[in-house]
Amino acid sequence: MIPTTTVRNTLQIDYLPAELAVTLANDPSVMALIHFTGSASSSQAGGVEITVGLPQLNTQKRVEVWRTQHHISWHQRENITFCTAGEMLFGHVLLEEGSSPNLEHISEQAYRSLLDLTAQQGYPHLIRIWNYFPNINQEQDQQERYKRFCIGRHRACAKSEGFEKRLPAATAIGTHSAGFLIYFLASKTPGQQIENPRQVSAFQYPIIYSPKSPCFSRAILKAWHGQSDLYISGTASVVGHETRHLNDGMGQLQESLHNIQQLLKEASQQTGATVEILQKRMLLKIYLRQVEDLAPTDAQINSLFEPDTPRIYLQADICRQDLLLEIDGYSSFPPG
Ligand code: 3EB
Repeated sequence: MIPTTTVRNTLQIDYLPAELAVTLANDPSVMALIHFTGSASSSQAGGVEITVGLPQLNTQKRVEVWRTQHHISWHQRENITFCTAGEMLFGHVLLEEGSSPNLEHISEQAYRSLLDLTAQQGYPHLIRIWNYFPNINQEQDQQERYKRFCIGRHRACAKSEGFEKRLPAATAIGTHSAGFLIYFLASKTPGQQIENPRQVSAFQYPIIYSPKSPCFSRAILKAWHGQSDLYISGTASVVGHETRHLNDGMGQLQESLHNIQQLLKEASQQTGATVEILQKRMLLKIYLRQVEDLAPTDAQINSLFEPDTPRIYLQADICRQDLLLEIDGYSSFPPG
């Protein structure tokens, strides 16, 4: 039932039918089992299972499963639950915001503790990180919460010199349920930063988007033993630093896919793999602000990617008010 024979040595990420979740939760090869369900009143986490409070729009519900053939050892340090397996450390932090939240402070603390932890454990290179919290577009003390998050994250990341060259690929998305949730992959050895020539690097954005720039790379390429992985950040309809195609979901989709295509080209130039190979092995996570964009988005993705490309659709708030959608990508391919 569960395709265990296909589990890669280092890391195998799949979007599997949600019915398998109970079995997977007890499978010793599973490092992370991520549920996406808007029925959760708050995001949840503990041990191998993480629940992100975002409604899943797929008709056949899926769970995201991270598996490895390495031995997994589990740990808890203060707020961080994590496991190590070979060259990888996977961890998550879930914080309550309380009645008078200070998101700047919460973000800074969360990032400081995960940066400290990964360094102490000997996995100092952040590869990929997901950030989920509610009311991302709402103002809190005259500042949008996404910007407050960026300020706190920047305070923690900018502590080390040359940090712009060591930023992970990232996603920052608004949920409709309580809890500030981060999960991440770190490694003993560095990945390779990929930026998009069509876009200003996020860490160099002008201050209109945030008083302190968003600390992430457009993509990270990582060579593990026996496989190479491309982790593509949440990618939206941004050209230069500006949002394109205002109020036009399908226009934004085209532009986002163009940006992903460009990242695949950049990554392809750094590896032996062709754009076609990278694209053929993609997993996509698609965040839609408007449910009505689901059918046309899915049709468009079917026409550009392999029809069996695994994908999860989530209803979510995107970090800029004017962005209607955003797409995460992951591709794993044989090393060159
Ligand atoms: C953009 O291109 C869209 O702040 O971590 C995408 C991915 C975006 C990650 C983040 C923000 C973040 O600027 C927004």
